[in-house]
Amino acid sequence: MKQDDLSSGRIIKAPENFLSRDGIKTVFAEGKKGRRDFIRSAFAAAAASVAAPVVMAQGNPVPTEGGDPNILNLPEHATGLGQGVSPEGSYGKPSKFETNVLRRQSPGLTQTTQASVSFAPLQSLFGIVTPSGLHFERHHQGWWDIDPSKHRFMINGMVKTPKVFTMDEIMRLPSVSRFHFIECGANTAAEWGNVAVPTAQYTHGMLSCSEFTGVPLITLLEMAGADLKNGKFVLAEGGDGSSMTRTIPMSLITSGEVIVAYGQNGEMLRPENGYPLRLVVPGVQGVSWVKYLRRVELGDKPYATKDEAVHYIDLQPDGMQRQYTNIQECKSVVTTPSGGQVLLDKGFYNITGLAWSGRGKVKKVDVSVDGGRNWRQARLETPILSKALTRFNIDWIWDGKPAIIQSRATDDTGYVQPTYKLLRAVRGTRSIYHNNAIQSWLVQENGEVKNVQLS
Ligand SMILES: Nc1nc2c(c(=O)[nH]1)N[C@H]1C(S)=C(S)[C@@H](COP(=O)(O)O)O[C@H]1N2
Ligand SMILES: [Mo]
Repeated sequence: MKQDDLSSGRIIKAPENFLSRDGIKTVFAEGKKGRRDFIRSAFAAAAASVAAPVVMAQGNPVPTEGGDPNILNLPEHATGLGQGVSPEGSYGKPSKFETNVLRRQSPGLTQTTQASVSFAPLQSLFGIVTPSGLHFERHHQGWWDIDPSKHRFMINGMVKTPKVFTMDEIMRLPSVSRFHFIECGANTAAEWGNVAVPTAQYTHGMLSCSEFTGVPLITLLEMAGADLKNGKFVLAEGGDGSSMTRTIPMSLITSGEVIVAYGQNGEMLRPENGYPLRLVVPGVQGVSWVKYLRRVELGDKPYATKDEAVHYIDLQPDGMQRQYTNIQECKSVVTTPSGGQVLLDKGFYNITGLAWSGRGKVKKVDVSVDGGRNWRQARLETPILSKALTRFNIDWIWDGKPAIIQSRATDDTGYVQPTYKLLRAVRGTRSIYHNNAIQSWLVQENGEVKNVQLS
């Protein structure tokens, strides 16, 4: 399993400058500086180190004596002429003050010839949609920007008429648009071995959620005259050099859920995410969401391809391997406060995070601030969609003492996200994939938040 997701991952310590605390403290000490300068230096400091954004406490440095110059002195933007519309033919970008919100490569992953995983900055995102430019990436053999006019999608196997579709032919068919999460089966993998990668980005960032648009695979299969009585499985094949092939059970396809997608968040898929065509397999681990999709074959038994017979299997305590572990079970994570962030003062905080289930909707999320002794039910924000990320929030007043923050999700099948203790009792510690255990963040007295595991 040489270069598989995190499996060969040698975890090293995060860079020393991971917390930009020094920089931020200095900035805060200089209370006379204007707020604008503060923001600028704080963000410069944050951008210079690879810091997660800082959680700002109440009572930040607004001068109390002499009035706030940011109110008293009219800023340029209130008096001058702003910029005209963006240049003709431009594509918008985030504010220059947001340049620390980026995909990151793990400090602990051994890279082969080229990086093969990038993580989404969950700790910096709001709501449930991952901006396309921050969607996580997992490439087994690099990514391509494929010319859509030359891309072909083929259907063969147990069908009356094997078919070849061009992109134009697919895009004139009736389409659907749906929000779904995609999570790599190896998300949170390092934690199996109790290796504390520092931030939510690295623990849970092989996770993203988008609105996908495309044609239900069942429509295309029917156009090819698929034998729906005897056809039980579909083989999906990607067009990159990794020969990515996965078996998808027909039950997921006949329900209309599996989409041959070209759209992501209102525009065409990004090249990194499979442009011009990818399979969307809601609730199923990322590897089955075949990118650069070029062929599906209908068959009557699983195909036992390399990426399901040898890779993406779960080593059990008794030495047996679990295969075809398709569904991503119910899971959640608090994204603020989370590892690498710093609480600057005691007082009120909004604890926020994400919950999801590969089996349906999230029913509830409980949050603990004392390592799982007591739980309170968080607010689920709308929309609450099936097999999509769900945002939760809950109020918290930090008393300045050490606190262990956890979230525990329950889905609408009644399944409850397990503790590490429960999960390890069944699955041992040698697994790589499908770690959906409850995550713990330790808030230390000095405000620094750390990744910890409770035994
Ligand atoms: N053709 C192809 N499809 C692929 C892969 C790949 O390397 N090639 N990687 C798979 C894996 S392991 C994951 S987790 C997801 C990642 O999708 P993303 O890069 O859009 O986040 O794509 C899957 N589909
Ligand atoms: Mo993956």
